[in-house]
Amino acid sequence: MRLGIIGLPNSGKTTLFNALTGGDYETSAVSSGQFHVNTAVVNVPDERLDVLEDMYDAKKKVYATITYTDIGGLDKGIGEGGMAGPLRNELSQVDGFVHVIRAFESPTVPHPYQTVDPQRDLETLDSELLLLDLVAVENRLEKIESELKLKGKRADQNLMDEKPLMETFKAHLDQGHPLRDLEITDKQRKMIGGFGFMTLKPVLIVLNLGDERKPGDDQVSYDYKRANHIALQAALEADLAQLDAEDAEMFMEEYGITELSASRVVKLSYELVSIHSFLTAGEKEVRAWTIPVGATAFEAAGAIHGDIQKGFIRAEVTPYTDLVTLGSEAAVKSAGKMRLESKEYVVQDGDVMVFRHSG
Ligand SMILES: Nc1nc2c(ncn2[C@@H]2O[C@H](COP(=O)(O)OP(=O)(O)OP(=O)(O)O)[C@@H](O)[C@H]2O)c(=O)[nH]1
Ligand SMILES: [Mg+2]
Repeated sequence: MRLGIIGLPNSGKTTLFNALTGGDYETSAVSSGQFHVNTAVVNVPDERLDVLEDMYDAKKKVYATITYTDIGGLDKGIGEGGMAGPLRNELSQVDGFVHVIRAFESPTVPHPYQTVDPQRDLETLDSELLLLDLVAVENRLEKIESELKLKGKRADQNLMDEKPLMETFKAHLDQGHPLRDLEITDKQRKMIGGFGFMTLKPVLIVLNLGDERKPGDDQVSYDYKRANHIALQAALEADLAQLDAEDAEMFMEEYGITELSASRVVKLSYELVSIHSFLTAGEKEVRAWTIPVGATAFEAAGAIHGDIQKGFIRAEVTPYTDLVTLGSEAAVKSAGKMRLESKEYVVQDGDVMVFRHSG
């Protein structure tokens, strides 16, 4: 899964990217406004793996990962003026957005619209994305109409099936609502899979607060489905990401911070795109594996290896909490808490799994 970090110029996208990835990419007070991307893979923090590592005395610990791409170059007017191909490509290919909104004041960092106004900025970029979708939908409808005119009853059935959906989309966008707010069936989702509609993607809004947090400055209203928000200090988080683990721990202790906001963002990103983890544990390694929410044991087996899936017999399943409460696999077995599940079992977050398979 890959999330695109977007936002107006100088909102702190690259700063947040550094905070999330521990990277050291250059940030600057003068935005180039140019299209550019930075990409990095990030471990999804998972305290459960640390516990399992100790329990199994494991040699290796493998986290689930998520990829972030810092996408520079968005600004007011892109929806109307069209957008360069590479930027559009990048935006349409990500699975979701992290939308950075500037809430920090700084005399040295010019704001593209002079004043700091998070709600305005959120709506500004959001309406640009909406406009892009509207143009795409209108173009599609035009194509459908002309096909219908040209071929009448012999028109391509798939295209005809798409028509009512595109009309619904258009009406919805015309009212200023993002597409993610609509209920869309799996079949419809497949139909429009190739379009990469911007407002269909889930979004995590990150308010980039200044050094001094004032009550209320972490508020924006954005009442749509598949959207979430968090407020943090990107510059501070980026500095902390540069410290080694020990120094970071000391700092957090001193200031009474239990969890870095950057690590919250990674966890929220994971939830945002509807994925979760099952775990495997042994002496060789403890590991978190990513699967879509709702995936079955059979699909989970496939996430590990095609052969395990092909030879699937049963899955041994122990919820992580049972394993930790009882203290060992043996204790779980004798307490009768280990379940044997078939292919159709819907895997839950934190299931510790062993796959019995042939071959
Ligand atoms: N005071 C303060 N400055 C910040 C904060 N976050 C970012 N900055 C500064 O704001 C400037 C822009 O930050 P970037 O991370 O480069 O912003 P960006 O969104 O990537 O900008 P472009 O890629 O040019 O669109 C830099 O000088 C940062 O150091 C913050 O929380 N507080
Ligand atoms: Mg940048």
